[in-house]
Amino acid sequence: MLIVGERINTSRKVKSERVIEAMVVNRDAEAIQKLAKSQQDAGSAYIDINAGTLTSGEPEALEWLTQVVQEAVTVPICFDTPNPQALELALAAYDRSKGQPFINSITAETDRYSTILPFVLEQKSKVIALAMDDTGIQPDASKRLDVARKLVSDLAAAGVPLADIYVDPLTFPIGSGGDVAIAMMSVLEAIKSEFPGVQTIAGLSNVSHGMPARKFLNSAMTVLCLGKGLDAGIIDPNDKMLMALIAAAEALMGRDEYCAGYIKLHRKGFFEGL
Ligand code: THG
Repeated sequence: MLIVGERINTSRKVKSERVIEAMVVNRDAEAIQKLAKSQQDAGSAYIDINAGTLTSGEPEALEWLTQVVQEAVTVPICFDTPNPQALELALAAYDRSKGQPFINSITAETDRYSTILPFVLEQKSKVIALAMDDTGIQPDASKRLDVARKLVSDLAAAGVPLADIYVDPLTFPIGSGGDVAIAMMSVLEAIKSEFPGVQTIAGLSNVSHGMPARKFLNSAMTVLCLGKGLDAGIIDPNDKMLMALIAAAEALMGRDEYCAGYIKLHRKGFFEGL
């Protein structure tokens, strides 16, 4: 699974304090770089950056985050914002030699689709296609699948290679009731069978929002989705139990030839103490 490290997000709370938001507001480069590096060391292929809680100054904050994160790591950045000004400033500051950028995200909302698409084409980026449109986010899985289908065909027609399109079926919190994993799995299964070249991604930690002992829900959700072919996850790569379960699930799904990745983790002592 392609791991997108989620920890540089101003909405994240530690003991009910918005600690990341404070780091960004105070322009604490050292603290942000530590977070970026520890996520790279834990196996992230991308570092997600999100300054969405800032009511003013999000564009400058995302530009600053781009500069400090790329100074600390060799992996590319996933730009997590619906704000075109923020995306523009951050992409302008981005050092392309780090690799193909990831734009998080485009939707089928009329305005957002038309303002974000030019960045995707110009940058030849990967892009997350969120299954929502002008009617909002539909709880019904078959409606979200319809939106995802439209996004895939519109993006493909606009010239985005299928391999760069990551459909995000949207992860609902389990506290909202219903069958969140079953809905997610049915969208994943349909996308993978209808569009074999298209990728899938999910922000798996959303599932446990507002719940106690969140890590068990996050891990179970990740494994269930992996079973339906999920290609990428926006997750906390510093959650060792989650990373161990991903490695185990990938071996069991035949996505780790000769279990080489799993065995290597064992040799490195990764599972000790878990
Ligand atoms: N899809 C896509 N992008 C996303 C998401 C998604 N980006 C953001 C989010 N969802 C994924 N990242 C996180 C980062 C942190 C947390 C959850 C998901 C988290 N947050 C704190 C918490 O819940 O305690 C604080 C949140 C708050 O209180 O506002 O754990 O689904 N494409």
